[in-house]
Amino acid sequence: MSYPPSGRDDDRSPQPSRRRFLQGLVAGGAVAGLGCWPRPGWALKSPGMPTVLAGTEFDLSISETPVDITGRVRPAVTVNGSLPAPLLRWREGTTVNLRVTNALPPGSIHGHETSIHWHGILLPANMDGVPGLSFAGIHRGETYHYRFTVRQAGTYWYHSHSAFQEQAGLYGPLVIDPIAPEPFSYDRDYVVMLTDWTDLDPTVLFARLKKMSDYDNTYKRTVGDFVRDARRYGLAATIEDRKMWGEMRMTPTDLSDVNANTYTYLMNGTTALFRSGEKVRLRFINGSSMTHFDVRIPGLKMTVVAADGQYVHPVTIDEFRIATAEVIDVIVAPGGQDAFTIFAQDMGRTGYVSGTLAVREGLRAPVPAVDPRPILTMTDMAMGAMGHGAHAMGAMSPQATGAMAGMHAGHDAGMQGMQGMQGMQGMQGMQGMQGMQAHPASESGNPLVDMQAMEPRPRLDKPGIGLRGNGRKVLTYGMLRSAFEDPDGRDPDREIELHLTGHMEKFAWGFDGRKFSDVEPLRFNYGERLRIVLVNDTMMSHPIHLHGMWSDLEDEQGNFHVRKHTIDMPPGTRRSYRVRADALGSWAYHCHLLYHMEAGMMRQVRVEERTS
Ligand SMILES: [Cu+2]
Repeated sequence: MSYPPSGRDDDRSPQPSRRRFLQGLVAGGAVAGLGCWPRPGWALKSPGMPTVLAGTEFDLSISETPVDITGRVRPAVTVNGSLPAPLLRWREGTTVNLRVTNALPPGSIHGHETSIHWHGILLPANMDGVPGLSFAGIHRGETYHYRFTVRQAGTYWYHSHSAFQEQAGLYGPLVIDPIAPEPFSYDRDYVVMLTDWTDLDPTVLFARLKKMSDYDNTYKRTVGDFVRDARRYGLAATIEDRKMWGEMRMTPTDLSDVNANTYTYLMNGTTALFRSGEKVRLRFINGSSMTHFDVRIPGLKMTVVAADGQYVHPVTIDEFRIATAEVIDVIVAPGGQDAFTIFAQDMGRTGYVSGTLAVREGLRAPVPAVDPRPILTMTDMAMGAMGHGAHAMGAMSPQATGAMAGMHAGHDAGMQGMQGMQGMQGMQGMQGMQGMQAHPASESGNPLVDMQAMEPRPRLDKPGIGLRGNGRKVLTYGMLRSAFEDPDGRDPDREIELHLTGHMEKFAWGFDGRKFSDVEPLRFNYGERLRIVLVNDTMMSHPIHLHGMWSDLEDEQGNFHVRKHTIDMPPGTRRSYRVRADALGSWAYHCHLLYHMEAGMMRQVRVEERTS
């Protein structure tokens, strides 16, 4: 079985030659059977099992390996020659030693320095693997010895934190076996890692985003759409709607910066096997650089049992959205048919990748069509209370184009409640207005901020854009409940509010309108419990990841919901979570969309002993 390319219509069947090549290279790219661990029911070895390294001693060599994913040979960044990197299997309570050697060739387009970050793992700061923050990076020819005690269990992953190496293949699954028995049972265990591949040199892709941020957004709305909308909503409203989108320089279907026009989506395999009557655990990891995936297995219910490695109260669903860097463990009980399709389409509906769950190799189930393209409405971006379509135009304040143009348009279109806004100097001083979001002064008149959310909500119970009303039960954050009480229990001592900001056209991203390079670290006091409030002032979803500490997501009333390492922030949301600052040192805090991080949506968090 091959490493399947994504389902653009034109490349549904991989060429045999490519297949063979990848098979040899990837040591089998199939859905990763965790077969080397002794478990009953694993007598059937999954075809194309990837490299599995288990134990406490690991030698990992990072180098460049030519791969052929699309028909062209490109240099990938690999670990021990493997793409994805080998599955590492640890055991909770053991001390692991990982000797990571930089064997990148001189002149590599992927740089001369490397690193591995263990995503979601609690460890000392100098083991976290972020060059410039927690250590100096691993230079060519050097070996860095990571050594730490494993204090948790579950499904995680690891990836490079240097340059764009993560985009070029340096990512791998991490499975940690628990000391205590798990609260659920299963007969088989597979890792399903979803990633996005491009033949482009990632630095070239980044430069292209800087120059033409909408390069991949080919689905501009058509004249036909306009006529249809005018018939449906009236001409005036439709013109207003288009005018507004024009002012915001973005088309309504623009959900992600990079999509299947550039990417080939990969699933680390094609076939996971089962016997009728068995329960199968699937550990989904989104190891992509820029892609939110919507995952389902037509004909099968999935029971979610863990999120970001941590147990949750089981919840049975038909479909889930998984943001970049997130992890979702599900258990399925396939039966009634011999084959099922594991289907993962991108959020913008530009492509998909699929695999098969079957009783024997070679079987296939039908692959569904990609869902219709969702249209992003203004409501999706900010104001639940303001209705939809043209009515919600005031939802975002078009900062950069000056003052309140959007407000006026919205007012003219019949936005009650916005009247008091006219003539105001900006968004500051809004705190008194009910439900209105205040914004940091640093956003005001900032050329790197092109809009602001006016009435963002947590939206924990809302399926994401493109998943509403599709007839399937879709997982939401609101359904995720940790299987344990708030592990800290204290009320937060203080609150830090941060706004996710950007300028689409400039492809500038940051917190509070500031880039990583321009700001001081965020300071946490060692031992404190604090609340982080995030407000998304952009039209993109940003999966925000704090290194070294958990992010305990809460609801609007401050009730603990679910412990995560990555919190996705769709447009128009305001979400809060608690952090226990129990890890001294410097930590990265960033959007996990690789090019957003590189463009500045990153902060350093410094946890320090209080000096006074
Ligand atoms: Cu982002």
